[in-house]
This record gives sequence, structure tokens and C-alpha cells, in this order.
Amino acid sequence: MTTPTTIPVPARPYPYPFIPGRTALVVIDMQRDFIEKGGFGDALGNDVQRLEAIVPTIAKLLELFRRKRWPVIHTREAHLPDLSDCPPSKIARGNAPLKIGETGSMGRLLVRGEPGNQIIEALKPVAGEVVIDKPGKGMFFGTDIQSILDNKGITHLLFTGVTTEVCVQTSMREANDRGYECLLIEDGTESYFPAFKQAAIEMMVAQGGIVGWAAPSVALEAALAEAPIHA
Ligand code: C5J
Repeated sequence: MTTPTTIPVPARPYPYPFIPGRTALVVIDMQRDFIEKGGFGDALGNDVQRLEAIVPTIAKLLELFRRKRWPVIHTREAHLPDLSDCPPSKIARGNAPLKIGETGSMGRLLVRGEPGNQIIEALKPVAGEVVIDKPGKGMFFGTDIQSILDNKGITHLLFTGVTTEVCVQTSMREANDRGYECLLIEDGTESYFPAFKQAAIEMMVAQGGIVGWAAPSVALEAALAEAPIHA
């Protein structure tokens, strides 16, 4: 068996071992529900415009992964139209004027197939990319992602998307517990609360990378540019 090429990416708390072809780019919940006015994030009283800042970073990483033909996984927080996969506690939580399943300016909030549930145009998935509809915050809960990753031989995950301390952190923790090597791209994730973003990153890299690694996208791009990698 040949040893896979490993590219060290400068990261915290120490270099991240990137393996071309076995490392997937994960884009968490970059759907209109969270990024645009009239969606779920807005209904909860958040300043949704804060999240737009990371779109160019994720677009750049998507372009790189597509050029190299490396795997890309998108997730959406999404419920079945009959809400049978949504606990009543989740619907009630937040006491928002508009609740999950109710109709806003982009259709029913957090419901599969609705306009607001689509990934934003700038980051739209292309043919061949995996799109996972997840009923929870974590991408493993109630989804087929584990077998999809196994079948593709993916062992390493780069995390981007929103929000850092909710769906991104939950997904990264779930992945870490399942043995995946996880790197969080710091300028590829955002929160409605800047302090929560920073705290989440620090929690994950503390104690020798107890949940994983963190690095800016430029560190990843520079490491990959210097390495002799084939598509
Ligand atoms: C939230 C998410 N914040 N994608 N979902 O409810 O982080």
C-alpha cells in the first residue's frame, strides 16, 4: 500500500496534515435562511449581514477544490415539510415571531425545498458535490454522511460556514468523535456574535487541539501552492 502525500498546513495548535483527495471541504448551512433578511436567522433577531463577509473566502476554497477535483460537501439545516423530523422543543425555542415551518418572505422557514432553504447563489453546489439536509445542528445527526465519507475514503475535513459556535462547532465535534481530522478555516466561518466565534475557535484548538485545528485560508492556500499536488 502506498503512503498518501501529506502536506503540513501551518495551523493552531500545530501543523495540520492535509491529505489531497482524502480531505473534503465542508460548507455548513450557507443557505438563505441564515444569510439573508426574511429567513430563520433574521426571525431570531440576528444581524444577518454579518455573515456575508465569509462568502468570498468560501468561494475561493470551492474554486480550488473544484479545480483539483477534491471532494466538497454542503449541508443545509432543513426539515421535512410535515416537520416530522423536528422536535416540538426546537419549534418552540426562541419564542420568535416566525417559527420553523411558518411562512416568511422566502417561504417556510428551514423547510426542505423552500426558496429560503437553498444555498446562496454565490456558493451554489455543482454537479457531483454532496448536499446533506440535516435536521439538527450537527451534520451526522439523522443523515447519511458517515457512509458517504466512508465510501469516498475521506478521513480529513476542512470546515467552513455558519454559525461557528452552533452548526459548525457541533458538526466538527461530531466528526472529531468519529475519528476525522478536522481543520476549521477561521475566515471561512462566522457567527452573529463575534465573541462567540472567537471563543468557539479557542475551545477547539485548546488542549493540543482537543477538537481539531484552526488556520486562516491563506495558510492553507500557501501550503497547497508550494506542494507538488496533482488533481
Ligand atoms: C443555527 C446554524 N444557528 N447553522 N444554525 O441555528 O448554525
